[in-house]
Amino acid sequence: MSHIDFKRAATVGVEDLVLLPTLNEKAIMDNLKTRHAKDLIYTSIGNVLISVNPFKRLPIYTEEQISYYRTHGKSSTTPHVFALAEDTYRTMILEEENQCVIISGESGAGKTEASKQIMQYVAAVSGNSDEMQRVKQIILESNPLLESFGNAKTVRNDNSSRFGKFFEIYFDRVGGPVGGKMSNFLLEKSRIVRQQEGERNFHVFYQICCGAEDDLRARLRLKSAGEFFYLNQGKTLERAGVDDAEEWRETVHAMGCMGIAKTDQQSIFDVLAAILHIGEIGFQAATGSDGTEKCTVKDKNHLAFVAGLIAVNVDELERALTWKKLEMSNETIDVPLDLQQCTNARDAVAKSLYDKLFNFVVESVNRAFGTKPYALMLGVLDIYGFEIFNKNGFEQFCINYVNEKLQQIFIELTLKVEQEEYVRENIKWEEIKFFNNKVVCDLIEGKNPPGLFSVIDDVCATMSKEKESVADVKMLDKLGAAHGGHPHFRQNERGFMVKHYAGDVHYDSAGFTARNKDTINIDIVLVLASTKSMFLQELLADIIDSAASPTSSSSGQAKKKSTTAGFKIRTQAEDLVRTLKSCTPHYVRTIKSNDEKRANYIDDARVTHQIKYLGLLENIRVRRAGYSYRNYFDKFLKRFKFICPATFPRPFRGSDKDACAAILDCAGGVLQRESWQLGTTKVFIRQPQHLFALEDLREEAFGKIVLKIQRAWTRYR
Ligand code: AOV
Ligand code: MG
Repeated sequence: MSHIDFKRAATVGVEDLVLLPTLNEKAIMDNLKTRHAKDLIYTSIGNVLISVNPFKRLPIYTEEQISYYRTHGKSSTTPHVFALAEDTYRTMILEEENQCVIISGESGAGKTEASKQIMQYVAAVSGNSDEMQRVKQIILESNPLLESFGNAKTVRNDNSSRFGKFFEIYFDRVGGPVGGKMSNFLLEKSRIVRQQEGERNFHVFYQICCGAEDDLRARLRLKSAGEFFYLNQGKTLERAGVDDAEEWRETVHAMGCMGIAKTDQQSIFDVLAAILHIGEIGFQAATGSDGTEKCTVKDKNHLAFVAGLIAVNVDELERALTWKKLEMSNETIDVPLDLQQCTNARDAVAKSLYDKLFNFVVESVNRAFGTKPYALMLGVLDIYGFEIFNKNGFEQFCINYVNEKLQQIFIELTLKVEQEEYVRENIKWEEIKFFNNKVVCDLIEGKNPPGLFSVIDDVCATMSKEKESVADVKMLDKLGAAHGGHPHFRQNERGFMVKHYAGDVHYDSAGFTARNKDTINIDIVLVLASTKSMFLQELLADIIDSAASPTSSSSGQAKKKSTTAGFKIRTQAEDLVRTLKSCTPHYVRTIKSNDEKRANYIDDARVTHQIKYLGLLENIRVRRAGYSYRNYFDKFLKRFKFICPATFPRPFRGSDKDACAAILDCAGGVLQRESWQLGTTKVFIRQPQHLFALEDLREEAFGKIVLKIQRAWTRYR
């Protein structure tokens, strides 16, 4: 920030919130609102970009905009996601350092849109050889593919990411794209079998139902989406403004771009159809002659069709859905499942098939990138945002935990970077206190004392024979016993509440242990492992491996290599934090303007709430505490030299630093000595009004110069 346009600032707020004349949450809110009303959705706090969702297409992502930001760089332009992308890309090349963009904000605030704009920008401005074109196509085309398999309509967002992703683009030394890698985080697979009212399953299912051509439709016995149980529970089949049939063609095209062979594409379609038909399998209970209740599959047509699609024996499949092996002291007996257990077994098959399919899609992107040596990396983190629903389950717990971690990184790194700059520049500063959510992270992930995840894991480790509902109750009691006194935790009747940085969330404990265990009955595993389909054998390789290893069957469950879901997400979060900390971070903090997805409307209360929990006020304070303005000596000199006879019209004889000191001395009338400091490379100015005063002087001096030139010109003529 080296240039402030005051005329603009007077009408559409300040571009950098650091320059707000009065600092409080209301002032931040008013400033964002004023700008949003003029479609200026971007504002900054130093190098943090704030974006307020416009909920309408703005003409600000064009080719012209890209070339404008390409040539102007960040310092001389207004805040924009392209300016941030340019800065990130440029810094990577100039400083030969890996960069990452961390995009945060609650569900529906605009993270995924921002990540796409960054990808679009980087692809547009970087190298152009044939191979680089290919890499860029993967970067751009992987997105519709991943969104169709990993995004869904929720009540918060029509295109909500139900997985987290860290997308790395690899470059050569001069910034030509040479490859990439995509890492994904915990997919919300419960959505496959259940959706709340107003929500949909993953987009790809509606796409195939709407868009598949006749022969595929006939082969897979596809019906309209509304006729499949797995697709109609939310009573919502469409997304406003989206043509699912058209999107299907895009998805299939993108598969081609990732190099997924036609035969594999057909196999993917088979799995999608198999999942839909699994949802149609119903059960009926009958009491046998021995008095025990046994369930059978109601309509064998669907069962047989599913068995055909996944290439397993139909009777074995039915047996696995209705019976389970139970280990007794020295023998294994088969016990019949009750109706609920049969449904659970059925749903487990659908969920694990989809989970593996999703991994395959992600892997296909990575395969397309290949593995070539690279020099530099630019990563973009786009996760699922913090969310509160009427009913929050294990998935929300994980999602909100990851958001909690990101907030933690933000706090640590912004503070750290700021502090480091003051230290490096030898500048005195005062510390600003703000809410550090480390206490919530510790509550959730702590090892000693054991946090919520550890307690849940403990219960899971000992629940082999209990019914799931019993285990959930036991878990809740243990959580209460361990953390009842914690200021951010409260046990209640049906679950527990966590006071997150972004709000209080009530979690329903039902289903927690089962989802955390994330295992499927060995009976089902054995059936899946018997598939004759080569594609499925590859897809289900780790499940099949676990079935082959004798230790896995000891508890009647097939253990995955990666233990519990909670353990996995914690490990992933840890790895991610490590990676992010090794890069130069850039931040986009997205704000949701309102819950109704309405254009030209700011819900004051909702935005104020986000300003609060994102800690924007503290962010600005830290930035000002603090020096609100800082710039390199040469840039400062270039701008303000006019106000001092020692630096203009003749150049100053001496260092840039001394020149800056001379200018600041000249401004002594409006600038007290305490209001500025010289670091080792930069000028620091404490209060915005001091900078304003300097700008006034500059304008005055500049006016005089212009007048002088005009007079001289008139005389000359
Ligand atoms: P999210 O990624 O933050 O939510 P999205 O990026 O999907 O949110 O944005 C939600 C919707 O807001 C988009 O589908 C657009 O309609 C609109 N939107 C967001 N940013 C812009 C923009 N810059 N210009 C125009 N419209 C925009 V989630 O993935 O749910 O956490 O989990
Ligand atoms: Mg998203």
